[in-house]
Amino acid sequence: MKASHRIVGIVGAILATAALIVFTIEYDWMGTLIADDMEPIDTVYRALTIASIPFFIIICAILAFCLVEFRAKPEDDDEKDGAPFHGSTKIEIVWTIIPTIVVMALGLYAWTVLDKVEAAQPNSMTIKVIGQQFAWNYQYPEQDIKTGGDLVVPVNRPLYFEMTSADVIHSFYVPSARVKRDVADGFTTRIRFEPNKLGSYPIVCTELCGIGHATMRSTLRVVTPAQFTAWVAAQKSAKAPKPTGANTDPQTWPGAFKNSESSK
Ligand SMILES: [Cu+2]
Repeated sequence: MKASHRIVGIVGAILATAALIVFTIEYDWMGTLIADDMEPIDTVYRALTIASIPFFIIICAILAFCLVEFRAKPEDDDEKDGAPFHGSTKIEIVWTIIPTIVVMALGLYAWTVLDKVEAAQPNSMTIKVIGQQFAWNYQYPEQDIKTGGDLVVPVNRPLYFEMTSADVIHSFYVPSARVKRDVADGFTTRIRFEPNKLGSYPIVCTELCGIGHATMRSTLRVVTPAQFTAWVAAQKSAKAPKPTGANTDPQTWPGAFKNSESSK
């Protein structure tokens, strides 16, 4: 390979790395962050992105180099095999040790952030989430409400979700709060966050759960405490949206909300 080609290749790889890092960090993948204490999760995403893009570019560059440099030439014999060689212990040690250190460091960093973000908060409001083909239903034990409508919550109050499924596996994802967790029949899974910004935000199922999966959406509405009190009163009236589906009372399902902290 000519020296000039090598320089062009190296400069191209550096520019591609920089461009990809800027694009992936600047692009708004998950929407406005509504929970201030979730900011460290965005920092984890940025760190993972910055750490992984150079590896991606290095692997693509090596692949492209090999395809060009070692391609079969027109004068080559079709039946010819490549030159026989044995692996390189030095390279194998390097490509085992470096990724091991990088993955362990990132894993440890992400674990400490998650541990802090998921810590139990005093005065949190419990909401039970029930996923079923193809809707989300919510129960508010404190307010004695069951609804198949929007997930309405007061601003600046820590929320504690206990989640389960009435049928297949679903996944409860609130992009703006940076939380996503599977829900499964017979299990209780949990998430916590505290919304700090008023507004409406999408909730999506992110586990392919059947023919209506794409329609399994809901809306998180973060409202003022006064609006929340008014909403609670309205829910107790007969006109409020009722839970949908065949059996929307998880207390009657065998196994649902077992090991539930709030039912202890
Ligand atoms: Cu689903």
